[in-house]
Amino acid sequence: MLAERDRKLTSLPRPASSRALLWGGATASSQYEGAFAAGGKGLDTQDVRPYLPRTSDATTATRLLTRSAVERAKTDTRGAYPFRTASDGYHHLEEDIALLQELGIDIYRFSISWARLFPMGDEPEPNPEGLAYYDRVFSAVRKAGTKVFLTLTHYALPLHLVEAYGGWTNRALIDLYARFARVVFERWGDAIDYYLPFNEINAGYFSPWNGVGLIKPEDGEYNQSDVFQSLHHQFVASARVIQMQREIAPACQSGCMVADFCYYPHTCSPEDNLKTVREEQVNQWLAVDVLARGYYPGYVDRFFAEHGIRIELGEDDLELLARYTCDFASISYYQSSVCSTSETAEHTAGNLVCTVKNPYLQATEWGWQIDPVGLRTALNKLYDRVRKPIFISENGMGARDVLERDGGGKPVVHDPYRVDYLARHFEQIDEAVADGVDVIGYIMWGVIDIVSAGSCEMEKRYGVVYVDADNHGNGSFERIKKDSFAWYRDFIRARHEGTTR
Ligand code: BGP
Repeated sequence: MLAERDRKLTSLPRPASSRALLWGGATASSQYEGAFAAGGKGLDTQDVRPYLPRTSDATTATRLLTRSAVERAKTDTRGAYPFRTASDGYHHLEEDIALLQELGIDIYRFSISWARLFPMGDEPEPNPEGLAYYDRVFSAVRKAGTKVFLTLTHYALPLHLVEAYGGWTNRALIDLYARFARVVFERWGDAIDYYLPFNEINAGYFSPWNGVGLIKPEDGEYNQSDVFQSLHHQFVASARVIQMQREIAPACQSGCMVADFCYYPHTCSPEDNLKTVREEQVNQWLAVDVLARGYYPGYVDRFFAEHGIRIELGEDDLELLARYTCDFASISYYQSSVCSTSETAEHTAGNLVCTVKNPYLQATEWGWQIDPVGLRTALNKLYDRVRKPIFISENGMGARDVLERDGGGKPVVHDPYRVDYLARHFEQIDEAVADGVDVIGYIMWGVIDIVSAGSCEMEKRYGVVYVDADNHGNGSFERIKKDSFAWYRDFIRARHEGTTR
């Protein structure tokens, strides 16, 4: 017989963690569509990023562009610009949606190319060819019976808004973005189930070119006030879009999204732990606190003061942020990270930021430390913080998959490492749900091979569908189902049938 106190505990309202999770897959316009100049599309920040063979600073050079790099790209006819062809999704639309339908996903995450709808970003009216293309996309996804998780904009700002306005440092972008979002919700709002105003909005801090459209100064360092002013404008734009969406398409669920780094302290020293708390606050929680809780937390004041950062607030900004917080929170999760006060700790790469090596973990070829338990930890910590439903909007394993021929000459891709990665992460999602975390669903990043955002490589593959293209845009762009396709398809089917695996 439960004691009175225990009985009370068990009668507490439980989050909807018993909901059936949605299982999905994701692409992003600039990393998937290609056709960078077709259908009236304008140049965007991703079209001018070159592929550079991986050396220590190659990723930086192709992730943070200087003005000279942009100018060079605009006239360069010899270099490789992977985002210009990407997976050629623009010309494989119906074929790819049919593959996703065969895969059996519940929900498809994709983004809209701002420069396809507004080639310069500031036209009064949208580009009719861009509207027609996304009419086809929404129609094909709806016909497949797949839900839509839309990323309004995913690292692809019209280049004109960088060159003529200075990117997101310019407050005018809030209205231009609202104009773009209004077209989306008025035309396709009833077809959108979940959406994000911005992909990984904290990326603007680590990758100002991708995140907030800031040109890297030739002398090397970004002005941090420009970076956080830009982020503030995106926070306000996010709240403005949620306000508008609730008037135009009230059934849509609005979200915020951060890259989740899942920080561990390098040692149990108080200093390593304090550094971990403070890095996590600014690198990860700041955007969550503003967008999901509706206010700038106290730690920002000290961080801004210590770094000489000053931002201008509009008269109604804080009230808008407080009133229009998102319905759910979401994360990209690839690996966990280690925080250390040691100056000599060995580092490795990760999504957006480098991190101290963790001796307990294996890493991918790109150095990202594989940590399924970290996903459970990340979900618990985020849910404890926001107490809102959580979407895992990106997760997956980037690998150099090899296209082979089987005995009968049929193209095959054996990717047991990806099956292992997925299976172990799915186990931890179940653990997080059992912990009481209200998880809405899981979306596999790059479900069809796409160009990597960090290093501009087609050959860093995430998909369960292989795309025959290389880092230079060469290839047949034929789609080939990898071994992991059948595994994920059967996993989803078993979940739908309620037979856990
Ligand atoms: C996230 C982006 C995705 C995707 C992912 C994997 O930051 O939201 O677009 O690119 O990282 O990173 P990468 O492509 O560098 O392997």
